[in-house]
Amino acid sequence: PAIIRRSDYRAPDWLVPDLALDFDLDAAHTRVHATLSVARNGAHGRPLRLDGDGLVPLLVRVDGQELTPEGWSMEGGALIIPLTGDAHSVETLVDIAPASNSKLMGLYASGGLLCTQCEAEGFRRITFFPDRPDVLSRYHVRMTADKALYPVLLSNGDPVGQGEGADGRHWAEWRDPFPKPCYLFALVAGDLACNADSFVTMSGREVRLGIWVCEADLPRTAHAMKALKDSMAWDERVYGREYDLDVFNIVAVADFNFGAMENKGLNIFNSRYILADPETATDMDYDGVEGVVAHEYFHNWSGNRVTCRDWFQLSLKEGFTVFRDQNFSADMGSHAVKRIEDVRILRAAQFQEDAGPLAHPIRPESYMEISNFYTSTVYNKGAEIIRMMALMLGPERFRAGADLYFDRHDGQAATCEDFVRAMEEGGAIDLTQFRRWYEQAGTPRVAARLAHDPVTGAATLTLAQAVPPTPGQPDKQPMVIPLRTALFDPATGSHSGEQLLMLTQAEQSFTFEGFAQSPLLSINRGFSSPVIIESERSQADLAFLSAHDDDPFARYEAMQQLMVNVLVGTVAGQPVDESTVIAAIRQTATNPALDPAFIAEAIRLPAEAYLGDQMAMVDPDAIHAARDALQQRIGVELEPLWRDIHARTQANGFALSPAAKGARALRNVALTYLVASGAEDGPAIAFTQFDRADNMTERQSALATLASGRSNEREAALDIFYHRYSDDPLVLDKWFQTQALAFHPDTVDLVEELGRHKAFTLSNPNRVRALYGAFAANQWAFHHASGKGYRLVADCIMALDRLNPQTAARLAPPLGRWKRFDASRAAMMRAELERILAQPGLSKDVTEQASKSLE
Ligand code: HT7
Ligand code: ZN
Repeated sequence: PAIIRRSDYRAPDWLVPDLALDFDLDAAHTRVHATLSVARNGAHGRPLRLDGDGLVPLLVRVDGQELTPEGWSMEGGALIIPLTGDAHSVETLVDIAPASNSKLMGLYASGGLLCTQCEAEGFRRITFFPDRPDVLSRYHVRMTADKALYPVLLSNGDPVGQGEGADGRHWAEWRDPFPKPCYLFALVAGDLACNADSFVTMSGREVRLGIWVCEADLPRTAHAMKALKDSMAWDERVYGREYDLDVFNIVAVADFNFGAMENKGLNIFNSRYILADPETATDMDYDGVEGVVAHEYFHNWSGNRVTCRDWFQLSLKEGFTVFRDQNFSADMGSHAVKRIEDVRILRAAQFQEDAGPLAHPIRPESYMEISNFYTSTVYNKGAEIIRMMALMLGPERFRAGADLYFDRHDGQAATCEDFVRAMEEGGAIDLTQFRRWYEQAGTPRVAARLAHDPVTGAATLTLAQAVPPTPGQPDKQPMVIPLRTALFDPATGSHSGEQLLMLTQAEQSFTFEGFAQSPLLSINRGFSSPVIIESERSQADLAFLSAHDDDPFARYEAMQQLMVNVLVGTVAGQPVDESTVIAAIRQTATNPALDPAFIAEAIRLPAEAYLGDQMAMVDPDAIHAARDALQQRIGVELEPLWRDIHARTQANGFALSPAAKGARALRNVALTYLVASGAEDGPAIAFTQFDRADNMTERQSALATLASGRSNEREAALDIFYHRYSDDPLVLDKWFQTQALAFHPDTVDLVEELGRHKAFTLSNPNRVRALYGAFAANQWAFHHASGKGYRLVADCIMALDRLNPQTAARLAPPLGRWKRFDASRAAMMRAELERILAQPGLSKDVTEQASKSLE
């Protein structure tokens, strides 16, 4: 497949200021009649090129005259029309088949609905058009459809007309006054019910809000509606950004390749990020709904009003919007817990990406298939880069930079460089060296050494940074790394103020005066930079910080590092002292001043995959054994504490308050340790929680605890859960996922069986991710020494590629981590990648991921 390069960018030859689309909708055959007003962009003689993917032109007209077949030609899927003047009206007619669109890109059917997904390059599957984000058009959309099957017809912008047609058909027209790129086009047709509400904007305009779902799901939309209104108010308060249309609609669909899509005025969501009630959604699901609703809403400014010039600039909208949604969620709940969760996600997904064959900068230089670049690097690391700028500037100057960016580029297709320049000018800062974060891939490592002179009382902190080589980038330049740092004086147990240290050189020293004893280092507080800190802090120092650091993230980090040291030491066969960890857990778990939600995060053992990331060579079996043993030891040593926490966090009725959520989180951690202790009544206690819970958070957590054990209660609980929820696809996903994530020696065989279960289907991406996506994240099971896990995932990728290449390609990266495993596993992983690549007709999505993964 061809490689697209950032350096090849050229402004469009033709612009399309206006576009009229007329849809005659039907699941089997939809007719799309498009009328484009086209305008030559600059002095050139090149023809009009309209992208198309799988389209056949049934009619081509220029200025009202039908062209003969000699008047146009096809190149790949694109329609090429030579034009003589500088402005023309061009019409095309195509026939598409939504019901047989299994890729879920373009116009497709989901349940009884017809809906669209156009980002990144799906619009070319609907009609011929210059499918690139720097061509902005005003849209006028007319839809005609069978009224009984599709009583609701929605598109972008505001509704401007509707009426009845012949033969039980009806029509609706929508007009979007804001010029937009075609990736933001959307339509939905179906039998939908509406949760209708309204929001009065800061200038006093009333906006009609609608969340559209099937009738039965209406009671599960309240949380999403609240999140939408909170988001609208937050964007006004924090960024001064007001919503701009008279209506804002959201539609939930069951089959969706991603989380959601920010189409102008008509967001389309994966139903898992809209529907929530206590019986079916966990607290994490509720938070997911809130975060994704906010994310898509915030795109109205960071993405829609100011869009991307080309797809290499994706992080311009995604990194910034993730940063905005993270801050919104922090403001809605706990800043400390949100930061811990975000860093956990970054480390689990992005650090792994940065350390492997698919590593790329947040602004990539080239791609084969753009869908493969909707990555944790572009999204989550992109957000960290914005966060560092916000930290260096402070809130007022950052806001000034953001205001300048939005005002200067409103209505434009912008670049990452435009954003950085606005921050420089609005925030009065020089970001010349900082730009390297956009250019260099790889997670910087910062070695921190603290030396103390008892005579002068000076402490010298020496920091040395190194960015590891990544594909295509063997040599790296030093980054700008802002590190929030404090030195704790053991004499007082406190520090005399945090400092922001700016590490800009390969090696740099910072001196602090006034320490009679060697201080304790608290560094990268709040995770101020997305780097790996290597510091030789003793277990005693970490225990002190875990109990006394006033930065909650640093406190959490000290706890995690304590545990990592013990577990990595155990795997390496070194003598370890578990008692410090156990004492620190006791100290944290019994500290009444701490938020239970924070305690739950701090006392949980690091994930097996994270432990693997700390080692040059990952030994999945040894890691599992070490973690399991430590979990058991903690369970046994602190058994009364776990019983006490589990009993006292039992709620009297369900609430969604931060306090109630924190109590549930802590209760679930306590249950895990209690069961891990091997106490005879552990499985029975878990089963009772599973059985009596009035909410999914406690029920699923108890199920997960049982699924990782071998008790009789395991089968019973899985069976009950399945029968209770077999009609609810989102909850059934949890049944598949819980088993795929289980720490059970038979997980790999079970997943194979589940792949043949009657409720399993490759046509629903949520179901595929629940089973195979979760399984590939279960380090111990996926890396089963037999290689069965690799084969299972490869088989799934090959079968799915024929239906939905985008979702198939997202399953490939775990196979690409072969360099980190022993020779036997590495050979088996490579063999599966080669087997995938040998499959005839493989998509470019999977070809790109699998071929890069072998390098
Ligand atoms: N901007 C949206 C990206 C998206 C997407 C990308 C590829 C294929 C399908 C997709 N659906 C949505 C989502 C977002 O970041 O807000
Ligand atoms: Zn986004």
